[in-house]
Amino acid sequence: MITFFNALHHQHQGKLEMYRGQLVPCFEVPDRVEHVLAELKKRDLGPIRQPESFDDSALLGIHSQRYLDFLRTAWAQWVALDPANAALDALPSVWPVRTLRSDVEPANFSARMGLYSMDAGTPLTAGTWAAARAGADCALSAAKAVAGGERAAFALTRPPGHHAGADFFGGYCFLNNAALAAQQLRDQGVARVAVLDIDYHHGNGTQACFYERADVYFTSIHGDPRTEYPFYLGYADELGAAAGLGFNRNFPLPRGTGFAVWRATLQQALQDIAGFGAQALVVSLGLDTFDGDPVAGFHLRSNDYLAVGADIAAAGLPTVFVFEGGYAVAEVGVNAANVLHGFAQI
Ligand code: SP5
Ligand code: ZN
Repeated sequence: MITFFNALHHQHQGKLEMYRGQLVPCFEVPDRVEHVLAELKKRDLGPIRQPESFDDSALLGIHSQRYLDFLRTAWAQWVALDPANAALDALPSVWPVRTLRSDVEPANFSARMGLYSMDAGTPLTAGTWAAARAGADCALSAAKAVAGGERAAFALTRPPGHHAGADFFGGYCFLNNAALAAQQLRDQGVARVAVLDIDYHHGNGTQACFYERADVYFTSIHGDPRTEYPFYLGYADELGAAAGLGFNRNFPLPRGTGFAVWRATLQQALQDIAGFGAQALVVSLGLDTFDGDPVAGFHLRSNDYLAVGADIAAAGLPTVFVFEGGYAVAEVGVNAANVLHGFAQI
């Protein structure tokens, strides 16, 4: 398996996120991918390559022009408000909820932060755009390699992507790497693509990107949004709409779920993907289903991830893995590598 990696991920280094009325240190830290990289090298799981540089047209299949323009220029605008802002991260604090307008783009920077975001847990930093852009190149390169005949590829990226929508960031995500990979597979001529999201949190951004499409099937196993982030999407009755009706399936599971139930659910999701007739698979690979994760609530153990990889491999599809969440930093390398290792052994 080829891994695509770019060290620019370090440029995104948030300081604080809002949690229960306080600013707390960010969970989504650069060390996460460094642990994965070290473990991949230790196990000799295949070559680690730099991504190809794609131009912005590859992003426009998923994201809106005005959102990309905002992200690219946001840091400069933040610092232009006050040079002292250079020492701080930017966080949104006001949002256009129901009855307020989101068609107008305000001139005020704080108003635009809210227009283009879904939470105050996702700081925008000096290097956010550089890091997210390099991560998107990794996901696009992995998809292109798989479309070109590779059995599998891994996009080892951060910030993660699956909460980001066509025109908003949130949940530590800015560019939706998994959605970009799925769209790239389509653009390279793969007719039917499935996205399997196994991060602890529902992939609301990815679901929304493909909700009305029949060419990309989206399915997700995650903590029940009644109690778990992102709360406002990820319910079992979300089946797709218009041409996409029947091409979306969610498996919300209660906080506290262990591997036996989780794995049976994975088998169901993989069966659905086979029923759809997928020709390629994108896996949103979150490792925050781990027992020791500080922001999540399932109880998978490190060895379980070998079986997860083997089960996914048994689907027999060309597969793009895209790194998402996983905040037990010391264990995330072993857990991610176990999935890829379990996959490679089938
Ligand atoms: C990609 C991804 O996994 N995003 C997850 C975003 C979750 N954001 C909310 C996290 C809430 C933090 N909870 C702190 C618990 C302290 N014990
Ligand atoms: Zn997550």
